[in-house]
Amino acid sequence: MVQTRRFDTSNDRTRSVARALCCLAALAAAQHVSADVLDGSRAGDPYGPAIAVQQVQTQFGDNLSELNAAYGVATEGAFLKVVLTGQVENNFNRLNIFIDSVVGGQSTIGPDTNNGGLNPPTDFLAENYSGKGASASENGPGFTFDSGFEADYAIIARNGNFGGNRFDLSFLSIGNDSVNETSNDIFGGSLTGVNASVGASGIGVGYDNSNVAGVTGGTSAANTAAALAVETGLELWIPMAAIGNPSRGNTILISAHINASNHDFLSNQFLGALVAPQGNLGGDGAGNFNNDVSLIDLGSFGGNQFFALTVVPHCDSVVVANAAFDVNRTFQACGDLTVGPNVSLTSPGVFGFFAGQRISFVGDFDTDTNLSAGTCGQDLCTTGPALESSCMPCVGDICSVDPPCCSNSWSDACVAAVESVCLLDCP
Ligand SMILES: [Ca+2]
Ligand SMILES: [Ca+2]
Ligand SMILES: [Ca+2]
Ligand SMILES: [Ca+2]
Repeated sequence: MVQTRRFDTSNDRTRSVARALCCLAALAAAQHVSADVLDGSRAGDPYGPAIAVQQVQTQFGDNLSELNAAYGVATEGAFLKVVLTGQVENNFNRLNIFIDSVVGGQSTIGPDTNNGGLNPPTDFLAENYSGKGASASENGPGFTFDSGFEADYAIIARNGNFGGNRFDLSFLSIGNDSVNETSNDIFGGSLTGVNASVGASGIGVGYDNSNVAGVTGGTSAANTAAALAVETGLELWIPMAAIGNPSRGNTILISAHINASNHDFLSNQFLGALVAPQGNLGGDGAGNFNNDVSLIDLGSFGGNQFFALTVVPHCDSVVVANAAFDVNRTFQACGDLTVGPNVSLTSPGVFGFFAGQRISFVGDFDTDTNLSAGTCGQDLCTTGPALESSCMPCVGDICSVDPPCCSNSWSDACVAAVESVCLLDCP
């Protein structure tokens, strides 16, 4: 039986580890720095390693329509940020990105509300994926994802010249018709650019089509090293509120591919990738035009044509509450860490509570384990004076690779390292 020791921190107040008081002046002068930039590139962003990489050369045009690799981070209460490196040809080919972020949805795309189904009629996607409707031919049961993927949302990106250069973006729900957004010419007369808030959902979009390397043309195995070297493409910052607000620890699945301009002829560019050798799927899986893609079942193609991200907590304000822990855990917040209410920590374990600014205990918590705690005197996501390497494990990790962060100043580079070294997400 586990013996627990009760720490009564009283319910009507919070206790702070108040070392932050020493540095209020520095805090007031601190400047907020955001380490990643919405620009259609992963260069300089703390996305970390690729989550998916292309395995097949493109049969939709080298440096015209190709998907080289996927990068991303999903932060609770903030954004799902994704970069798909490569490009989509400026002939209004469709880059379709399906998102499985909440329970439910559709594993087989059904018809739209004009054709007896549940999906919005956005961009005729549901007609061509389900096979039901005036633009389709009822070839099959509906486009079907790999087992385990049930789409809840989709983004359609395309660009071309139609009375002037333009980039259009649609965002729709799958399995219900709650979301039906189409925003035309989001970069103001340009094929490329940045728009920080597109449509009612406020999706950030950056597109850079300058890639001239990556995978080459064909149907054989791709050069994955070349694919991984590409930095530019489509960057999306999708508010988590727009995709059902999945919380920390949840998994978001994404399935992306390039389709023709009428959603009726699939390329061989998928992420997660198809297995080489593989030509265009077309409308029937064998590269033939079929007027819709309702016969395609990704389960019949090797590998998973989706990739996964785990939702991570925002590091600026971390709350640990209503949970029992029975293995070693270290909780780190860049700003404030709140512990409780209803937290229990039991053997065998050593638990750590660390925060840039402040640790607060709310209510009671039970523990029979060793605790360690520390604060650093300032939010790790802001610039300021040098920090002590021992104040928090993340700071120790950063200063071991960038010693001036603990001897000179907590610079922009140190703030960026919070994300790249500690894998904590700054605002
Ligand atoms: Ca970027
Ligand atoms: Ca290429
Ligand atoms: Ca789902
Ligand atoms: Ca598959």
